Amino acid sequence: PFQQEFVDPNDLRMTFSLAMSAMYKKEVPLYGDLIKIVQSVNDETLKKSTDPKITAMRNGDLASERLEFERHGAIRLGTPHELQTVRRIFAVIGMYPVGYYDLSPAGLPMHATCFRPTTPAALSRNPFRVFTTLLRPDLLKDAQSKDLALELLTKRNIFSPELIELLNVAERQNYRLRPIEASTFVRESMKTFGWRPIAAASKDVYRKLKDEHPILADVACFQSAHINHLTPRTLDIAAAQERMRMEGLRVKERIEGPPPRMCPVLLRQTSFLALEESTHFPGEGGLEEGCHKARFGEIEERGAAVTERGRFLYDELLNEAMRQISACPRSVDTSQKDKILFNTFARFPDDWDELRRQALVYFDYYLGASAKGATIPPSPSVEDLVARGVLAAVPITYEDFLPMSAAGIFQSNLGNDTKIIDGAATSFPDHFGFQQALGCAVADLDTVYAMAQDASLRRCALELGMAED
Ligand code: OOG
Ligand code: NI
Repeated sequence: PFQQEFVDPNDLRMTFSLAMSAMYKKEVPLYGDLIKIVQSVNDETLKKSTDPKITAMRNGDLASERLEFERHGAIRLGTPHELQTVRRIFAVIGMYPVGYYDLSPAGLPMHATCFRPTTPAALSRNPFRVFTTLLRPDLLKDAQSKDLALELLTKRNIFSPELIELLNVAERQNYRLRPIEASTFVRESMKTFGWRPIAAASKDVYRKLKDEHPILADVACFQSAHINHLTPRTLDIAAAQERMRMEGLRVKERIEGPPPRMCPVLLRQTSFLALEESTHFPGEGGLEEGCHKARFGEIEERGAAVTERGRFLYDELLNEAMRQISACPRSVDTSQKDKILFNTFARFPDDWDELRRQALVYFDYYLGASAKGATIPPSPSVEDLVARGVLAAVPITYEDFLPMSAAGIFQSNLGNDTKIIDGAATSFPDHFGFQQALGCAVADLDTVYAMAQDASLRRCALELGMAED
C-alpha cells in the first residue's frame, strides 16, 4: 500500500522520453519529419513482411509494442560532477550505466557509457537510452585551450536548484518520486537537456576551442548538456534511408555497422547532417550573432545481441573488411565498399538456428508447441529440447551501441576529418577513470544479456517442472 504513493520509474521514464521527444521536435522541426518517415516505413514493414527477420523481431521482443516509443539520445558532458548528477537523474527513471566506450582511437578526447533500463520487463515497457560521453582533458594536447575549456566548465551549472533538490528527495525515497514531484522533475530535467540560445563563452573563446577540436567547443561553450540527436528505431533502414533521400534530407553516405543480413545482428545506423544554428555569444558590447553546428538526425535498425564469441567474430570480420577497403584505390565508391563488407561477412552464419547452435547470439527461451505433456529425458540439452519443440527461442535485441559506428557518426557531424584525427594526443581506454568520474561501476554488457538468457531458461525449467523455485 505504501508504494502506490510513488510513481513507477517505468512510467516516469515513459513520461520523460515523451517530454524529451516533444521538446526536441520543437527545437529541431526536421526531427518531426524524420519520425513520420520512420513510423510509416515501420507500419508498412510490419504489415507486409513475411521476412523471417521481421517476424522474429516482431514476435520475439514485442518490438512492435515498444517500437513506437523507442528512442536513443546523446549528450556530451564536461566534468565528473556533471556525469554524477546525470547518473542520479537517470536512476530516477530506471536507467543505469551499461558498458564502457573508448572513443579515443577515432581521435576524440572522449569516453562514454550508455544509460538504459537493464531488465527485460523494463526494456519492453520503454527502452529509452542515452549515449553519454565525458570529455577527457588528459587527452587534450594544447594547454591553453584545455585551461580555457576547464575554466568554462567549472563555472557553468547545467542543473536547476529545483532539480537538485528533487534528486535529494528522490534519494531519500529510494529513487522514487510522488506524482507532483515527478512532474516538476521532468520539467526541470528538460532544462538540462534542452538547447540554450545564448552561449556560455565569447565568440573568440568559442573559435579558439573549435580550432583546437570541434568537440571541445560543443562541450564547453554552452549552458546546457543539449541532446544532440534523438534517434527512432526503424525495422528497415534501407527503406527509411531511401525515403529520407526522396524527401530531400541530406543523408550520410554509408550505413554504419554490419552489412544487410537475413538475421540482423547488433545495429546499423545512418544520420543526416548537422544543422547550422544561429546562436548568440556574449561579447563586450552585448550579444553577438554567430552559429554552431550541434544537432543532427539519425535512424537505426537493431538486430540481435551477440555473445562474446559473436562479437569477436564481428570485430574480426569488420577489421578485415576495413583493411580491404582502405587498400582500395580512391576511386572505389560506396557501393563497392558495401560489397566488400557484405562478402567479408559471408563467414558470419545467417540462420537463427545456426547462430544459436554456435552460441554467437543470445536467445530468449520460452515453452514451445510440444511442451504440454512432453516427457523430458533426464538432464536434457537445450538443443535437444528445441529440436523436440519443447523449447522455442527468439533472439534478444541488442540494446547498446557500437563505438566505431559512434565515432563515424561523431565525425560525419563535426566536419573536417583531419582535425579530428589529430585532435587527441594519444589513444588509450580509461575504463577505471571513467568509473571514478561516474562514482560507480558500469555494468558489463555481456553479463546483462547472459542474465536475461539464463533467466528465460530458468523460467522454462520451472514451468516444465524440471527445477524448484
Ligand atoms: C554520440 C554519438 C554516438 C550512436 O548512435 O552511436 C551515438 C554523440 O555524437 O554525442 O549516438
Ligand atoms: Ni546515436
